[in-house]
Amino acid sequence: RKEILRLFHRYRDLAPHLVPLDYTDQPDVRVPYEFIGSMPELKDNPFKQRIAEVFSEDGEGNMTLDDFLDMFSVLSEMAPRDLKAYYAFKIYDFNDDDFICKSDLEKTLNKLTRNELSKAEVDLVCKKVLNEADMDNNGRLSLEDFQNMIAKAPEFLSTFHIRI
Ligand SMILES: [Ca+2]
Ligand SMILES: [Ca+2]
Repeated sequence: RKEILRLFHRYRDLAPHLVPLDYTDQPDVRVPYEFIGSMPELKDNPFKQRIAEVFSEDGEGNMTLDDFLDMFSVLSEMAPRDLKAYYAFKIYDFNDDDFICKSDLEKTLNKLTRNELSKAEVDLVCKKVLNEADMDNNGRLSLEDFQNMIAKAPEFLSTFHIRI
């Protein structure tokens, strides 16, 4: 409860002109993405926009208080690995088709490595990941494939821990 109150104040401080102190009649408030994405916890994260999109009800990164609380509970270091893996999958699934295909994987690798890999290196890593993780050989990763991959390469979750 103390934690929730603290997060409420973090949320409100992002846009005090928009967020009322009194939530008893559940005001319909969303803090725009520009404020969310510039929080110190997110501003240097290469996935910040995707994270905000995935956790926001409107899909565009503008967050209600509930969205904001959900995001922090999943990203907290205490969240179970399976829950993190589920959301990491959604974050890496850039085109929202419930699979991580080669183009999602390329985008993910480029962001994870901050564009330090050449195109050939990205291709090579994509191939290697698909070889190892695509259990049913359909050229893309389902959530189940992805969970197997996380078991072998936990660094795919590393950008989704933040301290709160
Ligand atoms: Ca996809
Ligand atoms: Ca597959």
